[in-house]
Amino acid sequence: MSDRQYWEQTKQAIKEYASKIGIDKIGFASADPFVELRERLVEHREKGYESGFEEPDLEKRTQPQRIMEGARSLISIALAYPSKLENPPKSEPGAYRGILCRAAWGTDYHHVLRDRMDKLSRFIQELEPGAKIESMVDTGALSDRAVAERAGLGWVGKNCALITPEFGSWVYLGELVTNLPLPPDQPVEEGCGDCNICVDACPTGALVQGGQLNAQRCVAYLTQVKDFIPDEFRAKIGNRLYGCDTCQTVCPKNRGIHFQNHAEFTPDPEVAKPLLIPLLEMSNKEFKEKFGISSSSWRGKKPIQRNAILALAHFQDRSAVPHLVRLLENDPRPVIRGTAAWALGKIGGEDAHAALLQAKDRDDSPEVLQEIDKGLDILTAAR
Ligand code: B12
Repeated sequence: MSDRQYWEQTKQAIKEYASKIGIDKIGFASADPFVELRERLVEHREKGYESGFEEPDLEKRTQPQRIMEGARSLISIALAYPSKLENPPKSEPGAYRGILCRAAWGTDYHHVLRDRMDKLSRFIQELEPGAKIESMVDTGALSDRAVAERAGLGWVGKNCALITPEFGSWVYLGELVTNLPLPPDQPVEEGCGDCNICVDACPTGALVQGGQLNAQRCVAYLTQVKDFIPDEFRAKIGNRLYGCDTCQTVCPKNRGIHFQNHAEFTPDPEVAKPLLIPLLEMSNKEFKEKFGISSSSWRGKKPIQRNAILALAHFQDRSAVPHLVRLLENDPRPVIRGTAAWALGKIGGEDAHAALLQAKDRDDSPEVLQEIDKGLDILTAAR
């Protein structure tokens, strides 16, 4: 058997095992440096489009050899996740609900992909005891999308997402770096063509041009910051508590796509679409119990609570006023008091007005006082 045949056979064995352990898609690529991506990342940084969640070292991001000496191949994997809630609970007056993005439904995908990649690594190690393997998902240095694109899992659309022909963009990505010389797959040629629906649908105009995103404007990013959300974006958050799916839900390539291949990703509707008011005063313990399993919990409870306040303002929910007043009076966190003040201004009414006036005399945080003034201005203007 030639060397080529030997590695082709090894690759086939890896593919078969991957499918057995519930990896929906797998592809192979060379571990050559990502030259074009490097240029994109430099431009991205120069324009101030980074979110700050990316690995800062661009050499590590684009050179697999920096991650593993002697790296020869990359193995990209994808797991499909559901895009629909079965029997979604209703959001209605007095019982309004927020929503978590689909990537936060069910068990945190980092754990699930890590489990599959650990199994795959052990299998490869048994086949090839000399194999060196490093695996990563999301928090690793490499661009998961660029690896998947090179490995033929799909193409990167104008919404930045890696879109697979079978599962659309509803896939999580992870990869293995190895010193084995596995034969590469061919990239997928399909693309978005003239379609611009996602770019036009983005609530904040964050998709600057096809494939490029200004993360500082992206609602998915804004829902995760811990500080105040800048005024221009507050109304655009809607009822999103974590992440945003707009550029994916509008994508024609995602039409009708809904896979429930993994029990772990089955959403609990009460977590995916939770009632807003109970979120406002939940304890750390309650937060852990409800959201601990979800990928939305990594920033802690504060951003989700702040977003719940914005969602109540979005719904103009009068029944939320006493709860928001309590936050304004008692919450130790300025972001929560300040956002509550702004929301009270949006919702309006006598009780909201009185609470804002009282807080103006009581609060000593300059940023909260600024939000109280904003709230009073909005409320007065609406009268
Ligand atoms: C930082 C980060 C974010 C940031 C910034 C996102 C961004 N687009 O840059 C924020 C918090 C906003 C975010 C949001 C989301 N994220 Co995120 N995120 C990441 C992370 C950690 C790094 C991404 C990164 O480096 N961005 C910088 C850009 C330049 O790199 P890139 O997106 O990988 O680049 C590709 C394309 O954008 C494109 N591109 C970039 N610049 C340009 C320029 C031109 C001209 C062109 C044509 C193309 C192009 O080319 C690259 C591939 O070759 C990755 C995990 C990882 N390690 O890769 C997950 C990851 C990208 N996120 C993921 C997910 C699921 C999401 C959300 C859908 C979650 C949600 N529902 O809210 C949104 C989608 C937002 C969007 N439209 O991109 C998945 C994507 C899966 C998929 N099918 O594509 C990843 C891969 C995590 C994972 N392992 O599954 N994310």
